[in-house]
Amino acid sequence: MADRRYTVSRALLEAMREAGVTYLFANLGSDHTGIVEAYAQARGDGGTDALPELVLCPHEFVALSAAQGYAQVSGEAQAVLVHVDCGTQNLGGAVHNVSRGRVPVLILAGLSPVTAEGELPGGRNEFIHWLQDTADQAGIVRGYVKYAHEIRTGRNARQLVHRALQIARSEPAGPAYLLAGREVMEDTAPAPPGGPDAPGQRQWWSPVAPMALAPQVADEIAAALAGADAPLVVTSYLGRDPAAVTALTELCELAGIGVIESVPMWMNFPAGHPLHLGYQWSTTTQNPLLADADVVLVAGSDVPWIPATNRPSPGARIYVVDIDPIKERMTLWHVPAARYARADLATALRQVTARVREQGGLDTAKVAARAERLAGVHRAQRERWAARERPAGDGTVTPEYLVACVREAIGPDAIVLTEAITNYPVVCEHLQPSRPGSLFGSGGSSLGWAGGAAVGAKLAAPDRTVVSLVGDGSFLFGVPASAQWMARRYGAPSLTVIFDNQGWAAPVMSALMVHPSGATAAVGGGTGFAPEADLPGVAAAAGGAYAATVSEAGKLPVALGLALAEVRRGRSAVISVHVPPAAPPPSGPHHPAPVDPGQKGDSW
Ligand SMILES: Cc1ncc(C[n+]2csc(CCOP(=O)(O)OP(=O)(O)O)c2C)c(N)n1
Ligand SMILES: [Mg+2]
Repeated sequence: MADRRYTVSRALLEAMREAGVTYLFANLGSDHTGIVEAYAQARGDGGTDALPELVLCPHEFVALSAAQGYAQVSGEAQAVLVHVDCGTQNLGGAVHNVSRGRVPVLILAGLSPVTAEGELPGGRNEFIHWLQDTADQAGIVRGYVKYAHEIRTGRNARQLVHRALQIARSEPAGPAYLLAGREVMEDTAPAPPGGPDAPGQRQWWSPVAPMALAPQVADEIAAALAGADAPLVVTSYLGRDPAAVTALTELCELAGIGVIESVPMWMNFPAGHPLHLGYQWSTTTQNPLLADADVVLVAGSDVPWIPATNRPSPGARIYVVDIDPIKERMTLWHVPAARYARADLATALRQVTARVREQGGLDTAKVAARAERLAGVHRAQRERWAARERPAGDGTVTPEYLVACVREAIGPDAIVLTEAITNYPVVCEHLQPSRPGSLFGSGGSSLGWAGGAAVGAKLAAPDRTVVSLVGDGSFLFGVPASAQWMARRYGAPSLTVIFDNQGWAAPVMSALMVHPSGATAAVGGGTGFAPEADLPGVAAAAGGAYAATVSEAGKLPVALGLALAEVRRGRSAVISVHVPPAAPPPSGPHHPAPVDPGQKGDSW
């Protein structure tokens, strides 16, 4: 007779579902016998609704990136299942991204069985169980997760799933990592109190409620902003909460405050708003708007400026308001602020706006004059950018023209994922995102996020078009064969546009910033990708994607239109667009002339 025990594996999956997890992004192994069995039983019984939907992920980096993309778009934490130490290691830099990006996710990993002589069901019976026995599996990710804990008994396994998700979701949000040995996952679990779908379970484990500013701090910031001559907001990730975008807009309009986005990985402030004063990245020059500010509110930022090259004046009064105001998880971090406050940004900004109104200290004529002056700065900036939105003289594509064409083709409602690296600034300046939740970056720096994140984003928002703008290097980092296969299998098509500069521009740029007239400047950085890989062809082969390569600017709008039509019909599309090369091709005896392998897909 079939074994119909109610196992800990089943209980773990039910607890995830109770906690609002829709998808389990999984890469399976011998540690997951109980999980495989639980899904099989549920399929046999027609009871899969009690479990998260199983999404097979051929690579763990893609699995975690997909869970990240889903959570960034929907705000809902998902779960990832990985195989012992091997799968945990393959999460790789995606753990860095969810950690730095403050994205909630539950990661569950099996542990090698802890018995070997047949003492318990699930004990060692395959050679790998000795090889996968490691001293400190959680140590692989401990530097990045908020919570790491081994489930040692099935008696409280459900509770630990809820606790891990509660910690992951509470701000500052991030990853939680649970481990369980195979014997525990195979053990019989106690029946859940009140049945698997016991109502009310979820509310007992809600994340910590949003935190407000202390009243005297709200007063102080409001008075400083109202009395300033040149107040400025700098933000990077305030748009994690769309309500904070609205709250910031209201405060800025009331008090005539300009906004600079520094290293934006979210849409933080409408790009078309006259108080939007542009973006800053790893700039080598001082931003005059930052230098002129007398009061600076840093509202949600890890890197509001690069102090060695670009900073506020020493006399500026700086306030840091953030859910993570002094970055306890970074070893070196300092902004010379008058006050640091931990608060939910939407709540804090509403408080400050209310206090500005109640204090009555605003000089409305001064505010209007300032707003008009800033609108002039905004306009001049946009005119400069618009002038760059044309092809190069020889008819090839410039990054600015590429983003302008994408903007026109996709419209304002698309979800754009950016991993454009040296073209990050170009994406922001020419995409001009104005809708909260319309632009996302990884929040970290481990490349390849967009491949999986696009799948997660589409699962979270099936009615919206998902578009990734990525470097050619970043495309390859994203394990495209896995990501594109998942997109087809799970009906999550998206458009990927590759800034194909045939190599890594960023490391060369970094070298030139430190060695402006060194050998790299003279002979190049050697990071070109010749012979060129057929990147769209990878997507076509693995996921049946529409593939095209574009070299002529004049053909770009048509190619984008065709690709988008394919995406709307349910098929992913990948377009590689040739932009000026990152590095000249290598030459010499170690680099024979490449043989052209030919390309799959359309060539324009
Ligand atoms: C996982 C990972 N490995 C290496 C790096 C270092 N790195 C930063 S940018 C970059 C090159 C990215 O190439 P591409 O996506 O083509 O963008 P480009 O520099 O050409 O604009 C590399 C290798 C990184 N950030 N993450
Ligand atoms: Mg590149």
